[in-house]
Amino acid sequence: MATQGTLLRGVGGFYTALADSGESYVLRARGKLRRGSAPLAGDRVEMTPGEGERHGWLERILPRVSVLSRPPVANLELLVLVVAPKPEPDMLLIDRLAVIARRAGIGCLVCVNKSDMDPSLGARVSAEYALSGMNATSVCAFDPDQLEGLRQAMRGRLCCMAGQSGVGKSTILNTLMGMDLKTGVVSRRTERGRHTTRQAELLIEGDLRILDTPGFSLLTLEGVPPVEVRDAYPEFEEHSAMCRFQPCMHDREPGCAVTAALAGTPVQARADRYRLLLAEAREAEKNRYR
Ligand SMILES: Nc1nc2c(ncn2[C@@H]2O[C@H](COP(=O)(O)OP(=O)(O)O)[C@@H](O)[C@H]2O)c(=O)[nH]1
Ligand SMILES: [Mg+2]
Ligand SMILES: [Zn+2]
Repeated sequence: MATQGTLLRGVGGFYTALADSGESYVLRARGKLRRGSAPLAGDRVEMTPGEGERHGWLERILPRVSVLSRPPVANLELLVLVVAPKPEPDMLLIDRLAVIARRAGIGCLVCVNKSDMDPSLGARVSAEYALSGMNATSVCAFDPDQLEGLRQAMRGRLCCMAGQSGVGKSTILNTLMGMDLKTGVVSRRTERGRHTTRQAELLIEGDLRILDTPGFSLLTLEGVPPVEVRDAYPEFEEHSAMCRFQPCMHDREPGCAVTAALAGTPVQARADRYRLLLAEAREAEKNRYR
């Protein structure tokens, strides 16, 4: 039987794969693979391990459950959207990422970090996202006990952390991974330090699989049809049948039941940002056909 495993990273045509047996191998892709979609971090693969110092071969990419092109990752199941009191929260970025993830079939949760600095932000964000279908959790990255809920949500799923620079993604990652260092995989952190080319890399410790990639802040709504932006908001569903115009984009249409129902509630902030994202998607669509 072919050896199966997960691609951790690819650099300069060489791929590092972790076989399900726990061994890691350096591989090159067979020529036939180069004609298809490029192998991505997170890909489940079949390989022929090399012997001794010789590299092995990446034979086949197994079917993917999700795929993103920017950042280039496969099989992502959960995107952890991190915000903090400092830097000033960019909730528009969080919502944009949530739209893209939802469309790609990737689950999301909001993690409000640095609870030690401002304990009230967590509650505010929870209220805003109450009807979003996303859970919100408040943590302090230095306290492993506070990360336990997050850890439970992440275990067994291929996860990635996204959010502004400085919100504490690396700190959370280190605390989470540190919990598992008992199992002895200590070398990984030093190894990471050497890779200054910041491209996607999959970190695995115990039942945590976390993809470390800086690429998420670059995501745009280019190529996302405006209707799909709208459909990424579960908070609209309950009221949309009552809108005067059908279908309604819940933008500035008169008689929009969604706008009326959400006005003055904690969810209004998310609806307001939705209109900005809708404008972004419409603008991208216009530029596309010019
Ligand atoms: N007070 C406080 N500072 C934190 C917390 N988490 C991270 N930081 C600090 O925030 C800064 C940025 O963290 P980092 O993990 O590098 O953020 P990243 O850019 O998202 O990876 C660092 O100085 C961390 O020590 C936290 O929960 N509380
Ligand atoms: Mg970082
Ligand atoms: Zn409407």
